[in-house]
Amino acid sequence: MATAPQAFTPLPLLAPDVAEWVESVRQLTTPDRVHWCDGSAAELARLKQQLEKSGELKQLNQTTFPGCHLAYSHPSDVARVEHLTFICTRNKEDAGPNNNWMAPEEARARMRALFKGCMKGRTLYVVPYCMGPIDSPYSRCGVEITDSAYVVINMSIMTRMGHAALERIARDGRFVKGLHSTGELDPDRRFIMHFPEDLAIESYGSGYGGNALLGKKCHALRIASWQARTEGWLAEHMLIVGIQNPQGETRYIAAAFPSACGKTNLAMLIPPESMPGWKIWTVGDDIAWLHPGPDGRLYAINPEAGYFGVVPGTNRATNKNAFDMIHRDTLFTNVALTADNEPWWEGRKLNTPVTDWQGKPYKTADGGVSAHPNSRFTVAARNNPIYSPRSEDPMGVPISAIVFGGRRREVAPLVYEARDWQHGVLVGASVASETTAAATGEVGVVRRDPMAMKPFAGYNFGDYWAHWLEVGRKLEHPPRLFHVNWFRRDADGKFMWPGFGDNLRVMEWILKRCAGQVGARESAIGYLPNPGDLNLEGANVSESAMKELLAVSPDAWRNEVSEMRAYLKEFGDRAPAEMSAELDGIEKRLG
Ligand code: SAT
Ligand code: MN
Repeated sequence: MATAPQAFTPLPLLAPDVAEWVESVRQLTTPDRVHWCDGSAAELARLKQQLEKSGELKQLNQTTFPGCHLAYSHPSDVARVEHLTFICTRNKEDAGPNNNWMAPEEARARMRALFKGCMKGRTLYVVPYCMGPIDSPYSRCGVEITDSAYVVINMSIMTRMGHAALERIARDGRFVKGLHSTGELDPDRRFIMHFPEDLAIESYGSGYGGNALLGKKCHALRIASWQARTEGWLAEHMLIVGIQNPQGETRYIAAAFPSACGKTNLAMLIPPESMPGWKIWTVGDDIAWLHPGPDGRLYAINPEAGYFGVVPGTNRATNKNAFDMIHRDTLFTNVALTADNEPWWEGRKLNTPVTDWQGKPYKTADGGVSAHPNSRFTVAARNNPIYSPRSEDPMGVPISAIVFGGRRREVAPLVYEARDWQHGVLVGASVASETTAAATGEVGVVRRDPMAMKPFAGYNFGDYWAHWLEVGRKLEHPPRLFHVNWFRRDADGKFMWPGFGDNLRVMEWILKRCAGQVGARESAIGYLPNPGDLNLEGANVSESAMKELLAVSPDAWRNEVSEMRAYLKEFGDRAPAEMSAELDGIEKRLG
């Protein structure tokens, strides 16, 4: 067992409940060693050295990428596996048609069989972590038991991990139990099980991202969304960004987009040169925990301490902040390598790859991609040059607007505002998006992804929307709700909106709406910018493209409404009546 730093109580003694659980898992999984992680820099350095020795981590060019490493995952283990992810509630209806369900006893029995003896010859790592600032009343803790040192390193970047978390667990007297083993990495022996009623997660057979870093999607979204419902708050798949205008005022926006649809880019946006004086502050890039505050506003904390971001496409032009940030102390997974031992990915713009994401020789002439489309960087948030100091505020930041969005080549305009909170809940519930490489399965098919939570809501969406309505009723000063779409295409398939830094133009309009500084054009689906109100100075968008980007096609929207009605039907009585009433309203206004 690792020894804790001298001045502290030995870790297992600090939290007897954790020690008891660890002991029962030890008996089941029979590891050779048990290591309690203290989260120290020395521990992290030792783990990295160990993985370098075993060949699981490769040190990258330390002159150009100091502190950076590369890991390759098993080729069959490169993304979340939604078809193997289950919500195991006693009552099937509580998981809802939006989730795969398995009875808890059945799931426990299956997992027991898989975990039995699975850590023989391996080390069992005990990873205590805190989601959110250690001293925030809104933070929640967990312990992940894992046999993967790669997972430990990721968790040490992505969460507040180690001694301080364990101390908080001892104070809180409760924690989420996450048990993980990479098993044999066999896709046929792979399951990600959630037991929200017991605050427990069991994951077997994958070492990748959201399947294995249990603090992230499993805890901070699936389990937390369940907890949030019983406690009156919201756990959402949202970035949180501070936007400072040239007058020096900063307002905060939370935005929900599906995986690999640009959350990190928006959270780290670089204002275009034609918008001098604007400044962006990142609070979070993936998950927001939202609480009604004492002043009637909604407050957000980012439960994470790092970013697990998509690498391909990152360069100086698309996101210089991210590009600079990942040049030091970054763990890359499944990118390609150059002859100079630098990481390489499609869209890096500099240099060329010689080996691909599996370490095999790569020839540019062969055409295929060299980095996996879901290759990732893991990096500490404090590496971010525009990390908001308010990220550490235990009370969070007040949210002025919530923005929903999807990847849609047609139908959804560039931006519109919901009429009120209730209508906004329908707008969020109607989010649809083309699938991406972040999950296994076909890429590019449009599917409903309410609030970008389809893969992450830990309970029935019908109850979830009802809870959203309930939270709105409690807020004296609710944020305004919006919908955006950066991904509209023209007849030739080309993107019509430049995206990236230019998205700030849309954010500016949104903030002006929140401050009551600008009017809007009422349409059947909500409020749209009046011509001339979007700041397009210096933007490369034609007037005709703009017209189309802000058009509402009655036929397309009638179709959208009827699809949404059919979707709501899947949830039967659990879908709140308010949602159908909102659809009636849109239909009536469409005429
Ligand atoms: O693999 S993760 O779930 O962590 C990343 C994502 O899909 O957003
Ligand atoms: Mn995500």
